Amino acid sequence: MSSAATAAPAPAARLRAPADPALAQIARKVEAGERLTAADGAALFATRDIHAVLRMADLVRRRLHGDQAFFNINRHLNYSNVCALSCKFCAFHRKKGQEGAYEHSMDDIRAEARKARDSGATEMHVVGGLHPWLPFGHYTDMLRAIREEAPQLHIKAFTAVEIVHLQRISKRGGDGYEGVKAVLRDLMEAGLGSLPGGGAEVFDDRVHDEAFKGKIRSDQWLDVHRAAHELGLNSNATMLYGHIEERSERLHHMELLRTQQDHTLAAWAQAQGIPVSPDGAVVLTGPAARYPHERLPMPGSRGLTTGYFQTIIPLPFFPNASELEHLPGPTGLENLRTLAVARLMLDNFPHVKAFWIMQTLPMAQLELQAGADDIDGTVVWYDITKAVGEGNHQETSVADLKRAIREAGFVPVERDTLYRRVERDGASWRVG
Ligand code: V47
Repeated sequence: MSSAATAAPAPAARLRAPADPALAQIARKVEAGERLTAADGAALFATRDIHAVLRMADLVRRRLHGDQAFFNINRHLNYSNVCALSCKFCAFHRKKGQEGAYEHSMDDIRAEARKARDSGATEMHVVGGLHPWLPFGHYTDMLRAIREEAPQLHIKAFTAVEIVHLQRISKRGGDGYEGVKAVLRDLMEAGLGSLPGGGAEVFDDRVHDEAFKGKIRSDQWLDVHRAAHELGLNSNATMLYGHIEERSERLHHMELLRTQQDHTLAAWAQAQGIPVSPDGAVVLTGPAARYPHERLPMPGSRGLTTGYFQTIIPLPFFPNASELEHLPGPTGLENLRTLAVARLMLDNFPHVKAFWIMQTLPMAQLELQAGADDIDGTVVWYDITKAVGEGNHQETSVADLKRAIREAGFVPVERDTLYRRVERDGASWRVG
C-alpha cells in the first residue's frame, strides 16, 4: 500500500545528554523506544531543561515521520451554537433565542458542501452544540445532504458528547453501549466517516464538576470512541489544558487514552511483529529495522480489523469571553512543553496535531520541532474559539501552510482525514 506513513524513516538518532540529571534515565528510555511512566511525565513537566524535553519529543516525531509534516484542505462547519450545556470554558454556546444564537439551514449546509467540493477540500469537520430539540433525523439529513453535494468529501463529525446526545434523542438501541453503536451505525449509513477528538477536555472528575458539569465523563467519552473503533471508524482525541486543571491531571488524561489505544492496537501489533510488552504496551517507534512491515497503523493494515485513535490534539485554553475569562490561559512555553509531553507519553498515537487555529500558526511552526507532525488545514470558518478581535472567518491558504512547514524545516505532505497521501490536480484529487 502506498501511503505517507510508509515513507523511509529517519535513521535512529541519539540524544545529547540532558543538562538536568533527572532526565537522564528518561532520555535513555526514549532512545530505546520504551514506555514512559506517569512519574517520567511529571519530571518532564517539572524540569527547567525544556530544550531536553523538546529534543526527546523531536526524536520520537522524526522516528515516526521523518521530515514529513502533514496538513489537509478542509472546512469546519459549526452547524449550530445552541447548546443545552453551559460549560464554563466555552464561549461558543448560546441558548435558543439568545443574541448570537444560530442554526444553519439545510440549504446553508448544502451550499457549504458545494463550496468545499469546488475548492478541492478533502474533509468537512462538522460539530455543534447539544441542540435541545432538533430531532435525530436532522443530523442524518445533514450528513446525507453533504454527501449528496460532495460525495468525495470525508465527513468527520460529532464529538462523543454529541453522539451521546443523539443516542438520547433517537432512543435507538437503549441507553448503553449498544445504543451508542446503533446511533453510530445510522450515522455511518448516512455518511459519517470518522469522529473528531473534541469534548474530551480533561479526564478528571474534579475538573469536570467545576468546569464542564453536565458533559459526559471520561468513561463515557472513551466508550463512544471504543464503540466507533469497533465499528471500523477512526477517531482523534483532544486535551483542553491551561485552565483549572493540574499538570498531573493532564498526565492522567494521557494515560487513559494510551491504555485504551493499547487494547485497540494489540492484534495489529502482533500481526506486524511489533513487540507487545507483558503489560500490554504497544509502543510505535523505530528504528524501521525492528518493524519489517508497516510501522504505523493505517487503513487496511494487516491485523487491523477496527478503527483506532489517529491523533492527539492538545488544545490550549482560550479565556476570551468565557466564564473563566479571569484565567490567563497557557503561555507559549507551556504550549510547547505540553505538546512535547503528549508526544512522549502517547507513544501509541501515530500523530500529534498542533491545531494552528488555537495554537496560532507561528506557535504551530515551533511545535513541529517539538513533537507535532500535523497542523490541521485551511479551516475557512471556525466559531468555537476566535483570536482577539476576529470573527469566524479564520482561513489559511495552502501556500501559507506549506510556507510555515517548510520554514520550520519540514516537507509539507497533503493528507486526507485518514493520513493517506493526497495527489492533487487543482480542485480534483485522489488518494495516492
Ligand atoms: O471540544 C471549547 C474545545 C473543542 C474552548 O479531531 C476550547 O481533528 C480552547 O475538538 N479554548 C473543539 N478550546 C475542537 C476540536 C478539534 C479541533 C481541531 C481538530 C480536531 C480533530 C478537533 O474545542 C471542544 C473543546 O474541547 N474548546 N472552548 C476554549 N475556550
